[in-house]
Amino acid sequence: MDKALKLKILDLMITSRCMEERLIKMSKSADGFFWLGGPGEEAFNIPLGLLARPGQGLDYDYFHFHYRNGATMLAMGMDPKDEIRQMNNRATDPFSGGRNFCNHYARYEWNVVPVTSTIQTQWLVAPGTARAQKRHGGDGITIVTCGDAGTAEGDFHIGLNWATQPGHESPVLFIITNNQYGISTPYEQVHGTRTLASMGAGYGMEYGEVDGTDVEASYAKLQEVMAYVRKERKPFLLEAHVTRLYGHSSSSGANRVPEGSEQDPIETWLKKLIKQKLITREAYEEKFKAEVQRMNQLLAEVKQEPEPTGDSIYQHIFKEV
Ligand SMILES: Cc1ncc(C[n+]2csc(CCOP(=O)(O)OP(=O)(O)O)c2C)c(N)n1
Repeated sequence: MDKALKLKILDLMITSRCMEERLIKMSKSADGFFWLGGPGEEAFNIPLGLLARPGQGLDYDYFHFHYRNGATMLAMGMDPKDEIRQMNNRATDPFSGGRNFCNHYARYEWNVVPVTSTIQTQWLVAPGTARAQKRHGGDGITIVTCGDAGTAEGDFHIGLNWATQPGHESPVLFIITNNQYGISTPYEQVHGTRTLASMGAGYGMEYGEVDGTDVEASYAKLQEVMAYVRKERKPFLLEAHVTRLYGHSSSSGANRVPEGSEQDPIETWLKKLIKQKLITREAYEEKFKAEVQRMNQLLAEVKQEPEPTGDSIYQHIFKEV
């Protein structure tokens, strides 16, 4: 990774964290109803967004995200103002017209399929876009994400089965971001297997793990497995080990976990870049402060925008033809 890329990733991490912390504050100050998002997953989710190929149609990648992929969306080019619009339920929210929870992205021009609030259903849909991509030709792939607890759902297995049927193996990159918890249930109480990735063996597919708190490891692993899925037109199951810095959601308080109890990937990356003399802590803190102010400004602007009206209630449910 060259210097420019390393610093670009740090900048995206700062934007992502400041955006999420703005959304959390909104959930506590009645500027939004409910928060859940991805602080702790930035070191993995940003490389994912940078390496993906968003665009419209079968020549590009398809994305079936869960609700912790805000950093991925930012790396793909999302304006953080749009996420604030969704949190603030404004008609200008491009994902749902102000009707859905935050971090429930949907973007037709980028093949970002609407995020569902029911967990794991995205794994059923993903093999469908991958099959269409395989029939179409080219090297577009389908990327689908979920958490560790979601793998206890039947939909997890149905998705893996569809993507590995003999003669119909499909180009899906299945990603589990394992933060060690469901809402409150710890991993050890739910799963008998040490690694979730190894479940890929039962479906005859390639699989692997990565430290999702390590930017360079994540970037390299994603490069490798994306190249495999693009070329071989077969699925891959990747488990990324990540952290959860604000608990499950605003329903569980959305408070920062005690200092040092979980690794903060931004701090880890910053220390590395300071050691390489690419940035100073003072410069980082300046950038962070400026980004906090930018988010506050974005919210002030968003609050002037119109709210959805009753007659838009049925919009964005079915595609108009
Ligand atoms: C089908 C379904 N069952 C239960 C829920 C309630 N629920 C929301 S998030 C969640 C935990 C998901 O944990 P995990 O898959 O590990 O993802 P994480 O939130 O930790 O990233 C549950 C059980 C739901 N939304 N949908």
